Amino acid sequence: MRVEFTKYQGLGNDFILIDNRDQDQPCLTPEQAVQMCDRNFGIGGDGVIFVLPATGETDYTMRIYNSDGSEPEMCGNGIRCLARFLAKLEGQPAQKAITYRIHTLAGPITPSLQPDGLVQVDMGPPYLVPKDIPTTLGQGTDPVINQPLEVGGQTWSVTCVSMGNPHCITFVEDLETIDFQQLGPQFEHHPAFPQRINTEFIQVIRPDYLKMLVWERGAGPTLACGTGACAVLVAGVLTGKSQSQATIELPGGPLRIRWEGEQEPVYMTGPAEQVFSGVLDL
Ligand code: ZDP
Repeated sequence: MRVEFTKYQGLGNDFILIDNRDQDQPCLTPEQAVQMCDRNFGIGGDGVIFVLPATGETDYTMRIYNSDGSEPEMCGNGIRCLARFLAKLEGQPAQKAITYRIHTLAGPITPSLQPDGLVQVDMGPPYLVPKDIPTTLGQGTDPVINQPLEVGGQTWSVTCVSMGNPHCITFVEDLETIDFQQLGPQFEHHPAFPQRINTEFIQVIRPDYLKMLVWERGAGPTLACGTGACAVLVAGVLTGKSQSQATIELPGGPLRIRWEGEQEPVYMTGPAEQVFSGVLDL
């Protein structure tokens, strides 16, 4: 089988994009995606993203496999890449402002290409009810804010937010002191998170500037995580540590995030770039 693909990256979070507009199901199996994502035996990527035909009132559908073959509901950096990929597939002129409505497993998400080349995404509102995240932490329908969680022999104060996919956010004094490689997998597989979890450690530099390290569910340490940066800003507002608009600095670069609270959507603005395209014989 010949598979045409295009590689994109958003702040170094890299994806293999596949034009799957002629079929309702992804043309690859999760196992094939794992092989493609392998950085030594494949193309290399943090995930494989498929552009499928519209569902309901949307323009297109996005599906994604993580590099371990699991399927997340949403992908923030990935949907910026997908918007750029769509503009290319449709032959749209560069710098044209275009908004797409994309169906995802986390509901409709709306990326807009800006004339400056960045992509702004209406990520929808966050989910804060513990059973929707899902987590066993907290009580009833109250959001999980600054709750104690035992990991690696230490008690952490964690805040949980879903952007369609689950995130656990921990604010720390100094990111340098965090044994990330050890702690990441222990958070990811902690029994408090039945669907596993994406884990973010945050150092507040200023209320409008936060530094973030992320251990992604199904992908491990990545250079950036868009849904993660959105979840972090929401957690920052809920805990009083950040303003409603802030820059989140990730290892791969900065994202601008804004959330006005309650039922309001989270807005994320950042880059997405094509790296190369090719054909794979499977
Ligand atoms: O929820 C998960 O399993 C994540 N690994 C999905 C990918 C998230 C991503 N890094 C993002 O930018 O939101 C693509």
